[in-house]
Amino acid sequence: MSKLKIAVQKSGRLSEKSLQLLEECGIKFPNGGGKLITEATNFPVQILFLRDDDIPQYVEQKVADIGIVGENVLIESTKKINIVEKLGFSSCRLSLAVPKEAEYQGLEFFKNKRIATSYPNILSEYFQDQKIAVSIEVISGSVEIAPGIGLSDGICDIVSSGSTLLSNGLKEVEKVLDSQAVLVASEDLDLEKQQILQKLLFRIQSVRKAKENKYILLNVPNPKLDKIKAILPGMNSPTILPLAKEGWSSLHSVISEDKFWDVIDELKVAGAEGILVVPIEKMII
Ligand code: PRT
Ligand code: ZN
Repeated sequence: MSKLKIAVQKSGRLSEKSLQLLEECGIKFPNGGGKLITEATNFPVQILFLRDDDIPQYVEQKVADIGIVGENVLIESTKKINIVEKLGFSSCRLSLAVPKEAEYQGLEFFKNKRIATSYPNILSEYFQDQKIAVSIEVISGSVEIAPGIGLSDGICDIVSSGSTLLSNGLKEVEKVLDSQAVLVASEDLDLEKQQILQKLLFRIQSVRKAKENKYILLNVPNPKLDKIKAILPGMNSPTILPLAKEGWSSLHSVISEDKFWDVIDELKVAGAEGILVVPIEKMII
């Protein structure tokens, strides 16, 4: 039986969360221990540990069948592979930044200026679309120091909290791209590998849905049941069980993490008591 080869980052910002996702999908594998390849013991996959920049190429060349990589790296690589699922972790943005004392009034600021970046493909396309001529200085690391040492007038780099820009005397002025970790796949997987991928995808989606939702239990006086049911945007109709306490029921439902705090306030006002909110491990719908 063939095995699906998954490329993950060997060490860096994506590594831990990529492996954690596979573990949450119930896939067990021996601790990498510096190895370049390992095999799951209970699911037909092999895991290849690579530098993130190499993952799109390896997947395009079918050395790996699928991979986990940042959208920023994928788009910059211009490789012909498909995004099969956005994974919702390692979110960041690719942004333009300039020295904080610069008078920035719009993109025209960059006209004929030098911009240091490790993302020349994304950046040149961005400015071509804007019809603004710029000079792109390609550097592979520590981009944020380029303006300070006179190498460029601005930079285009990954921003997450913004503290790196701040501590280098820069300010973020435009967002070029939003990014997060994505699952990518080679364009033509054979049938057997497609089936393994579908199984994996189903597990990933169940894990992610569970994380986005909470299970909620609350005690409600019976006359207020209808009002409270209306507040709960559950998966389908909530479960209602009688409590030993006369005239009261226990109501169980699922709510999304986003709506959580708003709904809790509304429920309290409507008369719910003893509210319990618990995490869901897997959610199959
Ligand atoms: O060795 P390898 O080539 O595999 O790894 P790498 O060093 O090239 O990449 P790595 O591990 O740093 O990042 C992997 C991926 O994580 C990136 O491609 C992004 O998709 C994602 N990611 C998420 C980030 C960040 N957040 C991030 N903050 N990648 C880099 N940064 C850097 C950024 O370059 C800048 O230096 O962090 C700094 C900015 O962070 P803040 O929080 O100060 O704004
Ligand atoms: Zn890299």
